[in-house]
Amino acid sequence: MSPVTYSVQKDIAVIAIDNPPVNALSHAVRQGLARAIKTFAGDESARIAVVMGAGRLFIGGADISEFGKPLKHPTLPSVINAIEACTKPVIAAIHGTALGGGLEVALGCHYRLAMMGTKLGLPETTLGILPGAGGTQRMPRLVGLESAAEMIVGGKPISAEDAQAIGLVDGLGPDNDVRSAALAYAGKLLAKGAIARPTRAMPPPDGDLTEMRAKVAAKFRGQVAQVTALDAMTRGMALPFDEGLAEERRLFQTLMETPQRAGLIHAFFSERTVAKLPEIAGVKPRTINRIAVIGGGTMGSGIATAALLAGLTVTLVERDDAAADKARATIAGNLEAAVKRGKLTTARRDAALKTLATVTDYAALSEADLVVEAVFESMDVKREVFAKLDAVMKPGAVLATNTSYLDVNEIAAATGRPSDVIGLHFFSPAHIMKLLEVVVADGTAPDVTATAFALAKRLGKTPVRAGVCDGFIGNRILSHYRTAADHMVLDGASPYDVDRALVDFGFAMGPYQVSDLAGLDIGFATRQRKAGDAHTRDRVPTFADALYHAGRLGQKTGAGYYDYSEDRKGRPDPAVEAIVAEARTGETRAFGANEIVCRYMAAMINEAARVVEEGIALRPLDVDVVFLHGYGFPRYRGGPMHWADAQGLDGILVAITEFAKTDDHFWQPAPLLSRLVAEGRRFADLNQTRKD
Ligand code: 3H9
Repeated sequence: MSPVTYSVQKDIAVIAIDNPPVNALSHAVRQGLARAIKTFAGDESARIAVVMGAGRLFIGGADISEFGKPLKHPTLPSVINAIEACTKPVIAAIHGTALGGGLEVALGCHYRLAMMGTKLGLPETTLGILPGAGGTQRMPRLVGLESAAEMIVGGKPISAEDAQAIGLVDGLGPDNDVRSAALAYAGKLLAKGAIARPTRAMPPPDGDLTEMRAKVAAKFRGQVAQVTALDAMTRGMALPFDEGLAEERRLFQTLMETPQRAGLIHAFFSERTVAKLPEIAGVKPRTINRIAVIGGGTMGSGIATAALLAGLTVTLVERDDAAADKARATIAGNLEAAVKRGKLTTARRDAALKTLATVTDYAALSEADLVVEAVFESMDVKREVFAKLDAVMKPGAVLATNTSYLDVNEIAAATGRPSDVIGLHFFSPAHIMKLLEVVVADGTAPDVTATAFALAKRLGKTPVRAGVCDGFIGNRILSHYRTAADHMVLDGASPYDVDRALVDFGFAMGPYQVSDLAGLDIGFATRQRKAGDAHTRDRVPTFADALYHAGRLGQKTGAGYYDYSEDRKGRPDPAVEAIVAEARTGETRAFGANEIVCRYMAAMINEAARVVEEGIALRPLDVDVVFLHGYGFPRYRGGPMHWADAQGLDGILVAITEFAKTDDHFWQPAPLLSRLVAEGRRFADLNQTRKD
């Protein structure tokens, strides 16, 4: 049966798309729409048509899962042209969401009615493409060049009200019954004698995007889709409509072929796949309404803020009244900042603060459904806290630790209920960063894991399952590639060259900028903790210790690797180069940007392969999502494992083998990497199954 139905009710044809979950414009939908429009054109009983979506939204866009496969006719642009060419009026009745090709369908209709609460957007550039079904040509005609460019380059959806304000939609309807609203609107248009009103007949708007293009090129450094979309608009406005459409199509197809498109679509699907865990399929999560947080430092306050923003009741425990008051002030500040960013109304902020209790007594936790411990990173301290929690928490409550590297099994063993214990590793600032590593310990019950994933969804986080090891997925891999960077500095690269090469590659920050942001005391403490374990054969970055001892702890002390005396951007400092030079003991040499990136990425991928092989990460795609959301990895490169596949694993293995000639301790090829190369397979092959 076609996912598109055609029916007529009192002169009004209703064309409804029913293709769950998001009414994506699959081949069958395009066929159904083309057929329905043809039927409408020849149907004398219908004088006007309404296109609408069944279920919870209008249309979520082109069917992304068809990208990269052979194109099947009819194409979306041709379907939209056919809608626009109808001589009788066609209305788009939009509810829920209209994105990408979905909004382009609406742009091809003659009238647009949006229900209140609807989100409308052209997010194609966030997938590495451009609106390729007339969006770059019709949107500027409807809303002007500037508003269209903002929507297309930013990719963020706008509200129905804003859409009406810029002329994108003609009317607003109630949010509860799209069908009735659409029929009523169609009736009114018929009564007024409304006629077909093709967007293509509107004159192209005046304006010039040259200045904006320069800004966009700088802002989206390294990315091609945003500027190409602007080019499609600029060129189209100077051409007859059909030629503009053809140019848009040509540029769209060029973008479809880019590795950036492949990377961004990999990111899109991976983000949705991480929450699909065989071990919790069909497992019912426990009910969570009341959350407790132990510790009100930056992390604890951030976690409490995230929970309050999600509408949960929060009790935060601190050592004494002064610390509890400080935590409350931090949380209030976080919520205030959310109000300023437009994420929260003042009424919701006030309501959230009313559901927050800051206390000093563990007895207050007896009613909590889940507790997250966020105290000092020391096994002794954590075990003491968990023993106390075991004594006060009600049966069935989930006991979570926010440790970023400690052994969750050992923490769980401090309680008499290890099956209720799990790691919830938030990233700082916890109310903003999307990543949540869910660390499943040996004894964690499946419904506790399911609860953690359900909670993550409620908090708007992207949860990734991790196994227990030092640093879990992200910090374990970080520690390895960070060592590769330190080795390059010991061998002659300046920290500034390393940062520059990696920022040019697309990372949000280089490793030494990250150190300055996090604080050099963190790295120092990690080195102290690890002194004596197997890694001690790695050369020690004594320059980092020297900076620490010199009180250069990073941004917070005004100086670290960079000098922050003028601003937070920081400047290279000759004093640091002298400290680094002092720490070098062997011969030095120059490192070019390519070699820096190659060594850094090879170290990252090699350790990531071990993490996958050991089952710490379920699949390579889980590693990708961790790096995209927690470590500033450039999204358009898809994540380290996707990038490695695109480069070719054989080349990476050859590089590692070459590096091993001068350091065979650090550069041991991961067995999984060697095996995949020998078998001619890729990491992506492991995303489907774990039968390797
Ligand atoms: C485009 O339109 C190009 C055109 O300009 C030109 C063409 C010529 N296709 O996100 P959810 C799946 S580009 C296929 O969890 P939500 C998704 O993978 C497109 N599948 O739901 C998931 O599958 P599963 C422009 C899609 O309620 C399931 O649907 N459009 C698509 O949180 C539920 O997704 C976009 O970029 C799709 N287009 O959010 C919009 N969309 O259950 C992309 C979703 O197996 N989509 N799926 O894991 C979204 O932003 C959100 O899905 C949406 C719903 C807001 C619609």
